[in-house]
Amino acid sequence: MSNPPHETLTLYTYPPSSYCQSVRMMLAECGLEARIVEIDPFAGTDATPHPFHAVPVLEEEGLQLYETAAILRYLDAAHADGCFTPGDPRSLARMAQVEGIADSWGYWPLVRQVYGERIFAPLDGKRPDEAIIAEGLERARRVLSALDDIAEEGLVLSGRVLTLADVHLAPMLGFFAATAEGKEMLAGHPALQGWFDAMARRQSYRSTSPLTT
Ligand SMILES: N[C@@H](CCC(=O)N[C@@H](CS)C(=O)NCC(=O)O)C(=O)O
Repeated sequence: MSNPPHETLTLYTYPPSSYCQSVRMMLAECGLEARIVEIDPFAGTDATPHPFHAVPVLEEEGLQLYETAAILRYLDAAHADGCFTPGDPRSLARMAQVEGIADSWGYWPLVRQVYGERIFAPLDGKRPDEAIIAEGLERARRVLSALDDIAEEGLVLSGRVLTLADVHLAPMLGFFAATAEGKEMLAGHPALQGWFDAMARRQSYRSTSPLTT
């Protein structure tokens, strides 16, 4: 896309955050740049304007937005002519469904339980809690199975036509697949694996991923 850089955008972000990667990936897909304000939402300060002390938060000309799904919709509608939102009702509903699955069922086990304990905790000088990882993997299995069915159907998560569902979900799956257990579980879901491989090849994903593996 050929939009000029938008210096009107400000993004409050925490680099090791899958949700923040989703927004940064969307900015990259739209060819947009934002002023970046890095904050640690776990530091216990009030540095973020988010009422629940989280990130991401996007600001543009008096508009302040939080909730990743809302931010992605805004960027798409305001800066990309809605080209990441499918026109047909079935694909549109599937897109919303994937975003709901990611938020309600995916983020906690994939990112906070499995990635958080297996990779983030040791980086923070802590021992991984194997019970939390086991519980996360158990819950993740259902999530991956549901998403694999959706990828196989192909209305969204096709790996060909990018929608907001792809941008919302890809970073979460990337964090999960950065663990050995997550990588193995993803490999057992061929349609989802194929979709994720296509996402991981995109410049917008690679240039925004905080993962070193
Ligand atoms: N529902 C929010 C979730 C955002 C979220 O969980 N952000 C994490 C970082 S990935 C956070 O800031 N957590 C702070 C906390 O849990 O205290 C969204 O869609 O943006």
